[in-house]
Amino acid sequence: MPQNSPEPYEPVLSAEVHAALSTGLPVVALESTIIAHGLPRPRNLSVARELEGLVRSAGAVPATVAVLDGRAHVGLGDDQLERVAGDPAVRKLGHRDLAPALAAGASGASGATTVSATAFLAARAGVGVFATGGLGGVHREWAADQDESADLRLLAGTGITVVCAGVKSILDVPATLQRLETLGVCVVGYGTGHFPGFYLSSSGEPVDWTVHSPEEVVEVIRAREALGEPASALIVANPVAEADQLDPALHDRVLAEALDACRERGISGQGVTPFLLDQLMRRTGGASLEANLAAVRGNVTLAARIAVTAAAR
Ligand code: PSU
Ligand code: MN
Repeated sequence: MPQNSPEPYEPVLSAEVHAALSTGLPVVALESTIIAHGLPRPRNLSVARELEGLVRSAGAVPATVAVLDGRAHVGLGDDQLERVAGDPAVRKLGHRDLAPALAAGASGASGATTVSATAFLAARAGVGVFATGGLGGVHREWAADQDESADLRLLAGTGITVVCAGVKSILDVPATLQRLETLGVCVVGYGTGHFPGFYLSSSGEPVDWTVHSPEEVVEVIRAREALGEPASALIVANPVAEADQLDPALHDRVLAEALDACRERGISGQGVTPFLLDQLMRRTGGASLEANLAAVRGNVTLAARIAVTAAAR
């Protein structure tokens, strides 16, 4: 049974999330790295609030995940959301960073959680559906630097449904899809036979399975449960509407420039993804940001519809 006054190191549930989980109401987990490190201030705070509002409008309870003062939280109050969006000391925490961030207790770290840390904490708290923008994956320079997001391996070992607009197009998309296949992670396209391209409606890569409604997604979830507790994530790949996508020619040109800038400045590790997202935003005059937000909004709304449908069964 979920607790909202947990043991040290266990996630603290907001009262609202605790009540929803205890009574079987739909809950959607939201990650916070996109807020703290993926979007410019101060717009990031209004986006964080807007995303929670979209979950509520669809009839579910939002559970934004973050670490504050050495405690993991699933479900944030508005003051906590403000801190995640505005405090420059908020770090970027992947799954592997959770233990050191929590170990010092109240003098421990505060950080936004990536897909890997969010999926882990949400699943642990009993939240079954999670929405983000684009997953991390295999970077284009992988042959030189072996940069592959920890998102992939964590999702391979966590039974949660993740709604995303594919993987970020700054990545090597075919290599990422190949890794997901190797890791045994189930991928379904939502209303499309192609894997979405994050800022773009399609990455050009095919997907093997297509679903068309929240009901069909829930059928897949039921089948996974019937086959045994799912040991890996279900990725629901939901494309941004064509009307909202970034112009593909602009995308390709600007991405090449951003990758060059990343190489020239020697950016590596956790800094790569935020740097590239920021470069794309600057070099497209903000158009990539609008496409990113359109994708995230669509994912959050779909995740809430899936959670509501699952809870009604
Ligand atoms: N989706 C977005 N914007 C983001 C991210 C996802 O639209 O900023 C974040 C997620 O938190 C994801 C992280 O887990 O980027 C991947 O970072 P890395 O490549 O360093 O693992
Ligand atoms: Mn990385």
